[in-house]
Amino acid sequence: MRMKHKKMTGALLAAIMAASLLAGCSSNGTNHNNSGAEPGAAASPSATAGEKNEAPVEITWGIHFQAAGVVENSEVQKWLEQKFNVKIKPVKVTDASIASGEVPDIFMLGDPANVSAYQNQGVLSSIDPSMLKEKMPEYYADIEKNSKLFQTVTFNNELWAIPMFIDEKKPYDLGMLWRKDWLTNVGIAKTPESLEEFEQAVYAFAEKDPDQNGQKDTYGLTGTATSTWSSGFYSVFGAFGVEPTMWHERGGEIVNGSVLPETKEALAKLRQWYADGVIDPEFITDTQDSYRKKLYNGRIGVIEEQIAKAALPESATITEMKSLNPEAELAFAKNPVGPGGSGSWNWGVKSNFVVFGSKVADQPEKLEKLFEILRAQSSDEETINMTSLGVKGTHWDFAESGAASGATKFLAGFEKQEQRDQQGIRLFSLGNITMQAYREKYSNPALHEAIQTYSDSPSWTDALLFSALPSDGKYKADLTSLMQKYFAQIISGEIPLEDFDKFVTEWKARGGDELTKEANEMYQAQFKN
Ligand SMILES: [Ca+2]
Repeated sequence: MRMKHKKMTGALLAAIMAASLLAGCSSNGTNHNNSGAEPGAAASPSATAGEKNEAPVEITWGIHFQAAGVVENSEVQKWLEQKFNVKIKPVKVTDASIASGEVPDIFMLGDPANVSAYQNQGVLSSIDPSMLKEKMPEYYADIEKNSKLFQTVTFNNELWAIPMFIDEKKPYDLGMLWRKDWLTNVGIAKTPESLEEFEQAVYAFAEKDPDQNGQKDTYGLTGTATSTWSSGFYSVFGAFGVEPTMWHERGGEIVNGSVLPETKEALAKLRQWYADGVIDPEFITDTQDSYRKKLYNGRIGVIEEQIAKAALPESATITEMKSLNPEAELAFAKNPVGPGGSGSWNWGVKSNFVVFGSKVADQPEKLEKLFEILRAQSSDEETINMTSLGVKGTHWDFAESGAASGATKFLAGFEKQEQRDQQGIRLFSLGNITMQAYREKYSNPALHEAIQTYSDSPSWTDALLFSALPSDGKYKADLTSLMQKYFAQIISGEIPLEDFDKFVTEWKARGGDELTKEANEMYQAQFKN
């Protein structure tokens, strides 16, 4: 692994060096030859030609973690380099790259636990909150309204990340996306609302030939049993009022959703479904990407999907289905209501986190530049649009023709994420660092209405907003995989349902009790109102 990684790094480095050599030819920052007569310079958005010609600040930038790979010298990268007089080296951040000492100056992490783990490894710079306030006043005013997010990434009384936030309009909340035509084919007229109706529908999908090809080749649903953070089947657990790994508040006490009696009830249900052939056996290895594909391919009849991806005719999953399987009809619906209410995995106001590499602390000029770019990514419409949407009229436009606000759409040739990544769109975007006013301007009223209709928020989220506990680094990953192993075996019938009690005992002994104690202490100190 390490060998391979080193090799790849070598190739990458060579590519980057070649690229920067090329870039050097037309850079206005090289010391010699700065007569200012380069033909390319005319396109510069804000070339500081008249001022003292400073060398560009070099920034190693960890690209968006969902992007598959680095694209060198993309259009967006060149735009940022010109606008901010920087030289960017885009890199893909992985645990392995960090462990080998390649720490970018700026990158994004998804979870306070990741921030905590990297802080423990000493690879991050702490952030002075007063500097954040001074350098990004517009954003600070917004994030202050969700100030508890600061506590989720404050360790040893220091702030280690800039939290981003989801506002009350929550496009990422999950609902159910059904094969409407399959429901019709099996004689179900109403999109399921209760857990009983949900159950009837998924059984019919497995047993009543919903695709009418005369073969038993479909399942009701699949799961994501080994996702990085929990157990999958979020809406089913949610119908019992729990979410595995999440901290829940019950009568002033903080308890963990992996080990509650209702969790066992949900497992009993899932186990029955599996035994009856309703759950796809691949639920252990399936991911959100793969279950979407299974929906497209007519192997399963319902998935959990984000409201923004499925509630509107132009939503991504709907248009993808239309292009792959034009005959299929889809219907979006709320999570099923069971004995514990309804709900799903919900991230609350928590979004991702921006972090600085440890070396930035000793480079005030670089820190200054990073804040300048961050401020623009938060409050400068031109910069936000360039990094997240690309060029208006080329890559994107407003959905309504001639509109100057509201929903946006990507134009032909850039509808797919892979196509946009090639232009650098998203690679340097930080997403939810944009200030509230920008979000308002670009919000889609139809989507907002859909969120009101389908979201269970604010039913529950993590009672500690996914804060990292002091001993998370020691226990959390182990306890999550312990849970996943037991739950997969219980659902698939490899071990009896009663082994859930064995799991609870083991979970407590292997650090769960200690984490529960810390969770309660943190709740009392920081989250209880
Ligand atoms: Ca069939």
